[in-house]
Amino acid sequence: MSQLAELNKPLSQTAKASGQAKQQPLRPMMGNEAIARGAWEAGVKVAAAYPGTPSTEIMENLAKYPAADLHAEWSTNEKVALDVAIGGSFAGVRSLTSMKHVGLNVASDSLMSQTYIGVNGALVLVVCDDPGIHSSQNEQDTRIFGQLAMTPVLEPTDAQEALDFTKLAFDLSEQFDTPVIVRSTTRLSHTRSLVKTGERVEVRGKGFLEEPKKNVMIPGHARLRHRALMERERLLQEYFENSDLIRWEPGSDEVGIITLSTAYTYVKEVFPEASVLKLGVSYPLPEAKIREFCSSVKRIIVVEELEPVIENQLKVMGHRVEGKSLFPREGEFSTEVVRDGFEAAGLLPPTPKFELIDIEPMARPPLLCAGCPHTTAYMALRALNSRVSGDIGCYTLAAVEPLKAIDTSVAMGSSIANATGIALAGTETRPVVATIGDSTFLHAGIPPLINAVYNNANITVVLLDNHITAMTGGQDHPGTGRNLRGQETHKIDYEALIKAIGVQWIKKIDSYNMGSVYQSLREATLYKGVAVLILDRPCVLDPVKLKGPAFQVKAESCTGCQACMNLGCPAISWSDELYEGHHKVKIDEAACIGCSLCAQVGSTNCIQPVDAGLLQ
Ligand SMILES: Cc1ncc(C[n+]2csc(CCOP(=O)(O)OP(=O)(O)O)c2C)c(N)n1
Repeated sequence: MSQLAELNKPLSQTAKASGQAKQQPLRPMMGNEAIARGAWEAGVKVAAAYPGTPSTEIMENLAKYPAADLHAEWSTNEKVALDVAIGGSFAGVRSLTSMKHVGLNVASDSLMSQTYIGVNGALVLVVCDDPGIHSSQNEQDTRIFGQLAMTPVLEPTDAQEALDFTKLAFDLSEQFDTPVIVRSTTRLSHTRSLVKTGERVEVRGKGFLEEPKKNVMIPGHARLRHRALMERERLLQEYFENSDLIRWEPGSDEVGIITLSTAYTYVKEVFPEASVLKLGVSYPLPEAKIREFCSSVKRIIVVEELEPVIENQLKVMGHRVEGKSLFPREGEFSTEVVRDGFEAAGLLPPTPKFELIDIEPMARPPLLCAGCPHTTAYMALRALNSRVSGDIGCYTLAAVEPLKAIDTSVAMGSSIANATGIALAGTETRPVVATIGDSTFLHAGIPPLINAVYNNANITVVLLDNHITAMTGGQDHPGTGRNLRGQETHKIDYEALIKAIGVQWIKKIDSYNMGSVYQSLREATLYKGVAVLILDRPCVLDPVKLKGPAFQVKAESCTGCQACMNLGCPAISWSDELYEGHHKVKIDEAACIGCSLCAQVGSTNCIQPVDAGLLQ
């Protein structure tokens, strides 16, 4: 039995609780699925998250386990999710929250205090970084947060480790009285590999721990806890010295590679003969083990994605190491990137570089879906020559051609306060508008709306209500009236909420009525004060959508004016065939969902419904 499995056993009483664990067959699992499985096996009771790529599937998979085993929820944002998990920990049960890297920015205020408090029931945060920025607004490295919060950071490499490390994180959390971060990356979260699963351990809830000096962070208590934190760091460090999380794979003494996470697999592929110290933890580091490893090799190279977190710690320890002089500090690693680094270090012969064929594929801009209800707002805002603070969601795509109607986009919930600042600065001559999706509004849009009213800003807020969190795959939220398990629950009444905030100008209309969207926005932007226009229409990918009759172009009436093309609808393109010597517009009937927007914006009656009636 591995040391890791051994370590898990006495703490979670695996054998005692489940008898002799049944041997499960190996199963291919995505990293996120394995993390969920590890949490379930560890006996998690409270799990809360806000969706965000690449972390979303963790909570979606946890919700597949019986409700009798655990409470799993979509929370309104990551701070709320962490606070719910903290509540579970206070109540003495094993708790988890998961989020994407930027989610930890939102949750960090609670983490920075909770790390002082520690835990009663285990508290595990799974944070998924996005090197290469596949689907995020930045590329930050969560390991630095771990150091700041003095919270241990475990770093699995594959799905099996994702399961094992997550399970272990619950034990370590309780053993060392600390929240524990399990850090994943897109590559791990979304890659499948074979996993051996185990049984669930039912861990009995401990009940609330009456210990105000630990649970209530006032200055007098916090000073004592800060001291305890440093002692905890020392104990964790001692523990990691002899943990299976640190694996020494002996090889040539010419060079020793210190690596972790998915970078480990690239190192093994391109440089199998090297001595490797694989770290399953990036904070706190087992300094003695590292010292021993470093003294066994002539040259030390750290291979880590993103920031030089390990490299800098090694330098502080006084080691002569190379790292970011060979490998990039931004972007995602691959075998090629890692091989290039070793070639630059003179450790691998240069590989023949192939001449790249100079054929650029045609640029295809990212587009909103055919019939996306967000389209009309941006068509109208452009026509009104507005200064638009955008937010984060599918609608951020309106920043690029052809809609090109968003001027700023910072972070979730920023649009309204950004617009407030722009308006209050007094330099803007155009109407100042914030656009924000329904999920984002509930996540972080309400305090800035209260602020805008409170400070008397002259702005228009467009609430793009498509009844779903579309960007991350269509999750429910408090505005949909359904929870994570699909059960009916209270549905937010946006108009009542916004009225209670003190907004005097509120209007709700159908996003698909182009004329009404334009007229209403014009009215809203002329209003002095905060005006909120709710644009209401379900996302076209919403499972309950109605697909109307598709539209078609009558070639004989098409003047080639391109008004319909300004929608950026992917169902609309130029026809290949010539009609009376000219290319005309055509509509892909299979992609068209019958929203009628192209017919509404057309300058002639050239676009009409297909006579066949309802599609499919
Ligand atoms: C702090 C943070 N958490 C999560 C995300 C991931 N994310 C990006 S947009 C978005 C919500 C989008 O939903 P909504 O505002 O309703 O717009 P839609 O995509 O439906 O148009 C989420 C969860 C993020 N970028 N930042």
